[in-house]
Amino acid sequence: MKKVILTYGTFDLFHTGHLSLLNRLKALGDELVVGVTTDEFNALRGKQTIFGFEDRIQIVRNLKCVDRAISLQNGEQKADDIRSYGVSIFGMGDDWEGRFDDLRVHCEVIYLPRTENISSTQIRKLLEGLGRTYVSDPGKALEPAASIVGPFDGKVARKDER
Ligand code: C2G
Repeated sequence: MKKVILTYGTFDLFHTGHLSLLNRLKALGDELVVGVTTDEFNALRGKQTIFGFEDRIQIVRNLKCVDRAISLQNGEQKADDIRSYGVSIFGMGDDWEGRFDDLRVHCEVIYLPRTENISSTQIRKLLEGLGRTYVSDPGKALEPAASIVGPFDGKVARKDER
């Protein structure tokens, strides 16, 4: 019998942390179903995104590791999704540790380690820094950029140093 994995996420400003999680989940079974939060659901939980639902789900749907992309419209549909898609494993990053344990009555629930040093929030902050608000204060605009490039310090040679 094929093993189906299910996960949910916002997937705004899609990055390698998202990709790594989805690839690791897919490796645990045969088919990966990914639920992407709708804009209405995000509004209800006070989460703002840069990209709207259609853009976010398009990216997820077109990934090699994703077999099916569905919408996550509310917090109540999880048990139905597990049943409808015949899910064996429900998986999330470990920032959600314990938060989906109630689903253990329906299937196995796992939490995988998050990728460090990258997040949509961090990228959003960088974009905000480059926004109009900070045009008058370039020093301030560069603060979030400096925190993001920090880990690469010394690893990127300038053209004339190569
Ligand atoms: N993730 C990760 N490493 C990162 C960032 C995110 O492994 N550096 C994982 C998260 O743990 C999550 C998934 O990628 O499992 C999607 O992350 P988000 O897009 O931030 O989604 P989130 O808002 O956590 O949505 O009802 C549950 C929500 O839909 C979860």
